[in-house]
Amino acid sequence: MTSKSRKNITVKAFKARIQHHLNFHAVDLSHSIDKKAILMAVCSSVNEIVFDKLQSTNIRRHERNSRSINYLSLEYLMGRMLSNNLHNLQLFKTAQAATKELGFEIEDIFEEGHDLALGNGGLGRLAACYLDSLATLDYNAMGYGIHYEHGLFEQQFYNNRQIESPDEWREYGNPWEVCRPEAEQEIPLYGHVETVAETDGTLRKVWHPGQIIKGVPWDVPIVGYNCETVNVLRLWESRASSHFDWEAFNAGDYQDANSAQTQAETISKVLYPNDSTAAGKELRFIQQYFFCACSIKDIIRRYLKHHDDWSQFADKFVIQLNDTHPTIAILELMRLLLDEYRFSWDNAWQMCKQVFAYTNHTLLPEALEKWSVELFETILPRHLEILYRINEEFLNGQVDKMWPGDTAMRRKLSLIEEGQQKMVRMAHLSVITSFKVNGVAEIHSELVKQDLFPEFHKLYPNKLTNVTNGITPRRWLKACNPALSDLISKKVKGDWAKNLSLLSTLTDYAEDKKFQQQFMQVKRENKVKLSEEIKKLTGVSVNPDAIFDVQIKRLHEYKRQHLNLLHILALYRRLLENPRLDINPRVFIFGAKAAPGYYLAKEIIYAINCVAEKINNDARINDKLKVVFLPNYRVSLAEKIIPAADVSEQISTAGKEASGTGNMKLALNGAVTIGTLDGANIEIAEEVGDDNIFIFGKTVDEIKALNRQGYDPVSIYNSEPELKSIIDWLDSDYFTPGKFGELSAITQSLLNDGDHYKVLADFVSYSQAQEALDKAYKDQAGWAKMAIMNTAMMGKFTSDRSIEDYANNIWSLDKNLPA
Ligand code: 26W
Repeated sequence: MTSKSRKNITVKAFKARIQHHLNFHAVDLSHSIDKKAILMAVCSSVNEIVFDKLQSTNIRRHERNSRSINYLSLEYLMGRMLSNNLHNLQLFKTAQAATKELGFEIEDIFEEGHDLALGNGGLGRLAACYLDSLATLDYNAMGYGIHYEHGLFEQQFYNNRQIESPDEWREYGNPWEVCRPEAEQEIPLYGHVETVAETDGTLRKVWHPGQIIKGVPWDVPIVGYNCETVNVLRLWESRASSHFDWEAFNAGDYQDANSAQTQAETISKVLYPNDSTAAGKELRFIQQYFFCACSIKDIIRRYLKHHDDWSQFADKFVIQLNDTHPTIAILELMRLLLDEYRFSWDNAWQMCKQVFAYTNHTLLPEALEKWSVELFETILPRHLEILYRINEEFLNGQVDKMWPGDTAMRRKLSLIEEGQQKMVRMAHLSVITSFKVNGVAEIHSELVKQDLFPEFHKLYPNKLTNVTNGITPRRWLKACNPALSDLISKKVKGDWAKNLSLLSTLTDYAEDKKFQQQFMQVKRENKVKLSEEIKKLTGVSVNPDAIFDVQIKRLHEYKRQHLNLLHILALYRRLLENPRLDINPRVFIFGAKAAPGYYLAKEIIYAINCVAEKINNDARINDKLKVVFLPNYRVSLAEKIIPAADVSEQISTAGKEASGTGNMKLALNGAVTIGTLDGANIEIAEEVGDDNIFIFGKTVDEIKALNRQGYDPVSIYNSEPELKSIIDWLDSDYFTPGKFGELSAITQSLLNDGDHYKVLADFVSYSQAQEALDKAYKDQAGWAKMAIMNTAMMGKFTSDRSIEDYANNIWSLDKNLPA
């Protein structure tokens, strides 16, 4: 089918397709059709077009033989696919009308879809936005990841506490994937290495693995927006290589017969739910190797299909490592080049140095991955040998040249950390191999250079660089906020979803009374919708005319949800002291999952829920304050919250949030940020201007100074009466009647454990910024102007710009627009 006929597909034709597919998805069409069946039928109808486009993209790619970018990531937080695919195919209105004729609202059908939650948070969602942009910009790109059987856990609250249950995203099958058995891979593990003498006297290493795992690829098509491209996200599932041990089975040993299979399938069973601490678990290490080995072998297979020698490999493939999680791919490529393809050491190493680039997403020391040498020795003995040689050449070469005889420096930069247990520093391996290393926002990249890797920056002055993160405006405005999108399209000429800088036209209307009114009317309608959702999810009624103040992100001490909580307590206390206090009614909305093993994060959730319960049921404060913690925060819930937000809470300790991307999504939808000078907040402030954002708190340098001087949170507690009374209040049984000290883990972390994230140091400044914000909201025209300016000035933060930065400054991709 040509693109022309595709664009012209009529409602009637689309409806006929849905009806055709319903034959497969519904048992009895003469009875009322279940929503799951219609969802599957619509997906199948869309897939006819998607897979057709995928074929032609592949043909085009083959003919052009263009350089490809291969994105290696342990996480992809895709969310739901149907709405986005319809928008990107320009089929939304057609599908809406067709399903309407069949008796369904398209939004209700979307609700039946399950999120693809194969990621934790920022890093995984960024990967998903980048896939969208790569396809939209028609880059030859392939995403590689793991086909987890269970994605990020589902969260419920029971007695105000988080409980987790497994995510069952494929319970009824996933329409957005297709198995590709022809590209299956075999992955070795364990065993030992033998040194073999060749006939010519040279020595060769042979790895005799103890186990072989099968990697089965599942392809998820990635549809570009308003273009011809469909790329692929390839996800690997682990299986036992010989499916069943019939010998054991026949001998009556059912358990043994099954155990190899069970063990192999465990590898891709579940996503690790930590997004900030490297736990050092053996299974996680095997997951990383399994998916890297499958992906590297697949890349080589794709290359050798079209080339007789290796001369063009580095011209045709670039591999981006999404954080250090896929670092082992470097050693796997080295191993294959050396042992399978018989490269010399120097040639193999040269090749590796040309193809890998690495993105750093965090400075948190506990998140920097290290794996024990012991684990390497057991699971990947050959890779360890290779690693040792890389280290030796690095230390005796570059390090010794720059710092001759400096043993302290050797120890510091070595790939191996000495100590009780020797550890392999994955970040060091990534940095020395990669031709570029980037941070994800200006300030973060500076801190990577100055604080995290200063010596590497000295060794390789041109290696460390910045690419500020971005978000796809297709999902995060066009699809999730149709009312605002329609309003924007009335004022902005051209396809703003493809060229987001066009939104700056809206600055012309920022003071236009009529436009302000329309803009705020859209916001109000979105707030009404979210209020209904809040009622459904929590039973709490909220007032759509209140300020909707939103903090949605993973729960972590550095993100400081508890700073927000302290301010809520301050407001509550002020209201109890003076019920007629002149403040705007406010609804504080939280969404956050805590890593199941992160004790304090779970205590913060519990505390917020307990405080919410008390406040929401306190008639004395006249509904001026409401607090809701929406359960099971995920992409599809974010899509409902973000269009309704007035205020965006971006309140991390300066220097801790690498970039943030929720900050961009909220501002794009007209929320005004209250935030610290951290991550991309700084660049958002530069774009929207100081008048259109509320900045507070200590800067990175001031936080560093505090640490140098010796930070003393107790003296702040003692000198700020309001803060003191709030903390004491939290420590009483006011929010947990009869249970004294129930919430004291938090107050203890702030007072006795040193308040690592400087909550108390920033409290007064935060509270003042909140007062200024409250005052600003009273001027409705002034607020509307601020909100419009935020939407108007988000052009920089489209992921299309980020991808062009990568393409031009790191990947050197050629632009291949369709003929
Ligand atoms: C090994 C455990 C682990 C797992 C995930 C450690 C660290 C991670 C990620 C790197 C954490 C993460 O998601 N980082 C976030 O990346 C986003 C995309 O660049 C940034 O916007 C966030 O600021 C950063 O916290």
